[in-house]
Amino acid sequence: MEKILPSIVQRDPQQKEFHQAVQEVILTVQPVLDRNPEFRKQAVLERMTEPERVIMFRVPWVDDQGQVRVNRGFRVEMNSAIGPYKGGLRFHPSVTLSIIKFLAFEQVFKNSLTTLAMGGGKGGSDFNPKGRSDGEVMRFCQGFMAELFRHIGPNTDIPAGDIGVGAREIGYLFGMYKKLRNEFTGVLTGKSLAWGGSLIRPEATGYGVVYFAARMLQVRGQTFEGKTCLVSGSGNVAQFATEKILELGGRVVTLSDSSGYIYDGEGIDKEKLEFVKQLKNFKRGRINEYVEKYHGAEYTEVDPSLDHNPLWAHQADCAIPCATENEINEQDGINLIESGVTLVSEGANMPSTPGAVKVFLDNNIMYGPGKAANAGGVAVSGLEMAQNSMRLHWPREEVDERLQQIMESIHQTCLDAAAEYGLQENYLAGANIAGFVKVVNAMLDQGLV
Ligand code: NDP
Ligand code: 2IT
Repeated sequence: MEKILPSIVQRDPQQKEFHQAVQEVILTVQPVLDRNPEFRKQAVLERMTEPERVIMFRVPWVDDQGQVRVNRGFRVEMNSAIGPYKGGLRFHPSVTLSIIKFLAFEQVFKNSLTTLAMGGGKGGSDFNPKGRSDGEVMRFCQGFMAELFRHIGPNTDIPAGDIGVGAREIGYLFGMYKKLRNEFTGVLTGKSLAWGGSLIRPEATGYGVVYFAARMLQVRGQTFEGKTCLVSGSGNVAQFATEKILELGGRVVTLSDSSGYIYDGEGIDKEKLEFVKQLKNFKRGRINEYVEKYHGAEYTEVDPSLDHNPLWAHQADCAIPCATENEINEQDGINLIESGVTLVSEGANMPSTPGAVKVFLDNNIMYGPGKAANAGGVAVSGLEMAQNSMRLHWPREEVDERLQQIMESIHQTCLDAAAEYGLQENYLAGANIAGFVKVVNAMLDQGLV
């Protein structure tokens, strides 16, 4: 192990999620460093683990009662070796600098894999949109953009959505940017269709994670037809992953939110999924309301003091985590294997702990790490940027076709990079190695900047 991790830990001892993301990469790129002594001499790991820029700021806003509130805003501009900083914004009370740094770090590798020219960044706030009125969300977004606008731009840094940031928030953020700059430009992605958005962007992460999984299945001569899937989350990524699984003939039996999960043994069909979309996207309700409508399903509240999440203990063939980081721990990993799961494709960022990942690799299951499997979202963000630059719109079929090609290419790139180092079908090693090599070469070309 390089000496670099202890020094990162010593510098920022409280940034546990960031350490976790870095450690995984350091471990998997050792053979690349051994083969390329220049990389160590040029201290590429030391440079890649230090953000190019960190912006932290105060966001004051006024709630509906007239009370002044203060939140903290972040934008971590991690690496711009292969393109402008690109990555989402997360609004969630759990957001810290560590969370944003881990997400920005992962984004660098993910964006590198997409085949498009995008560097990596991530931002957000500890603002909690849950239970807030549209007016409160608007005022918060305006306050957030009142500082962020001076750091971003269509050729500098292009934010998008993530947890807690969807079409509504992107609209308010864009409106404020436009007002402050007096400029109508593609500075954000995930915009609404009528003002610069791309078809398929809302679907892209969820569809992409299933396209990636379908490729992994294909390598082993299988398809989604008749497969039972455990999906977690019930937001953007979970909804469209479910939609695509159904289209490909699979069955989805679970969905969740941060309070608990539903199990529907009859399967969540198209009509039930439509109910979930309405519930989550417009009524902003909770997933337990599903069982009030569909009596065949059961709701289980998740007890955070338990050593496992019972969602991952149901009999199934595939698991598609689409909620948040570290939602599958080692015990959950063991439970998944014992329940018959042979494929894990990560819609969320870093949803599996290192212990869980070890279980997957030791059991030789098909394991698609988030930075490869969920890259479809940012890939279509890249396509949105391309359409904005050309001032035209591609039809749905064209964007979907390009998304499928990109996911296929990422899948193949991971396989090839892993095979080059004798690690057949290890998508984790493949993703880290391929993402790393491209960025490092660009950094070396550009000198010490
Ligand atoms: P949404 O806000 O649309 O949905 C998030 C879902 O995850 C909700 O069901 C939410 O439940 C649940 N969730 C959030 N935090 C927690 C938590 N701490 N514990 C348990 N459940 C939680 O976000 P997205 O669907 O966009 O994002 C989901 C994951 O996918 C994240 O890891 C994100 O980083 C990743 N991702 C998103 C992309 C995108 O394009 N949107 C692209 C690539 C990755 P609740 O309603 O209770 O909060
Ligand atoms: O984690 C991610 O890749 C995202 N939240 C999407 C980023 C983007 O710029 O579309």
